[in-house]
Amino acid sequence: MSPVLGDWVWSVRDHTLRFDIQAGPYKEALNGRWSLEDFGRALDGLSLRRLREALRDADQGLACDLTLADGRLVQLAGGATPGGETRGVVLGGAAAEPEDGPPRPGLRPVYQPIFNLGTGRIDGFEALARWAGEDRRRDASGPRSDDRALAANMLIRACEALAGWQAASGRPELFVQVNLTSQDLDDPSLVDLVSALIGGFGLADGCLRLELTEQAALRDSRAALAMAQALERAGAHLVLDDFGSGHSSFLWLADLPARSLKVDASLIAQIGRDRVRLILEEVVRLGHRLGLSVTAEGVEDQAVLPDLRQLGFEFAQGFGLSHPLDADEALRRLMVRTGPDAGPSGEPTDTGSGGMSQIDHER
Ligand code: G
Ligand code: MN
Repeated sequence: MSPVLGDWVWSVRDHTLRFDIQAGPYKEALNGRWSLEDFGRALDGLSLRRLREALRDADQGLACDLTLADGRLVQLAGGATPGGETRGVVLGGAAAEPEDGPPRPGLRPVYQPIFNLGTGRIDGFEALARWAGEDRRRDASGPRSDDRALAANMLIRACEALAGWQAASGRPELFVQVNLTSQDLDDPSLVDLVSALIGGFGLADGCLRLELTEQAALRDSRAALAMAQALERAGAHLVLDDFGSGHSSFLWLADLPARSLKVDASLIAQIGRDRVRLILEEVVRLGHRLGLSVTAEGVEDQAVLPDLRQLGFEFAQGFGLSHPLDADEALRRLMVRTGPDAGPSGEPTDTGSGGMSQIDHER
């Protein structure tokens, strides 16, 4: 992952950009207070235009790649805060490009809605990495493990999208969940990035959620736990992913300071079996006793929604409710009116959707 180099602040009043880089080769090149005209001379021509546009729309969040005049890459991430500041974090160039290997099509994150089973509304999204040219309905997973910058890029893009959805929908409590691997947890600069993104985008505590499986702790569980705790302190909430299959143990459940539990799709798919149903009932009860909310993953059939509600699941996610959407589609889905006064654009609540008002009916 690209390191966090330092912070930037844009003063709307006097139109100056101030960089505070702690150390390293970028300190010389960036530090200080700049007018945009002066800073433009330190950049290639197109970068200045991109930066101007990004600053103008900073209340939607900002993630802007800049090429310095000497060819080095940096990325600004952040956005306008509710306090009236526009600020964020400076990332080293690796976030913009993979470190080695052949050029690859661009990252195009998609967002799968997470439905509140009580209200039928979308309360959040899981961010999933896709690459340009990939069919969103074909579930190809990208070159996850060999891309060190992926987590940083996904975090930046997801926070940017979330800040936009929150502002446009007037729902500051919406959340986004980003998957992290054990390699991601190896990199201590992740905590600075998470903290800068939460501050830069003005996200409330727990709006950024990080999904971990026990795989994240396989190599060094003490280090992984220390990182997880630091991420919690930075304002992110932790979600225990894929619980009930593969890498998931009660020890990890005991140790991880998670707020939420995602029950693996393979168990949800077998909810019709008595033994599985009993296990699900007890897993939900256990989650609740540990203070966690519980999400059913991989819900492919809306017919199971009443069962999930009866078992006490708070949230559900899966192709049967909605496929992953790009950020604009996600916003449109959020804006579907809900509740008893829903107009023609609102989904009726009694047509097999099990009362899910923002559900995907176009399968
Ligand atoms: O491990 P994790 O839970 O993060 O996996 C998420 C993956 O599951 C994504 O690739 C997503 O596309 C896929 N997914 C989401 N919903 C469903 C579903 O209903 N069925 C199946 N088979 N896969 C799903
Ligand atoms: Mn996940």
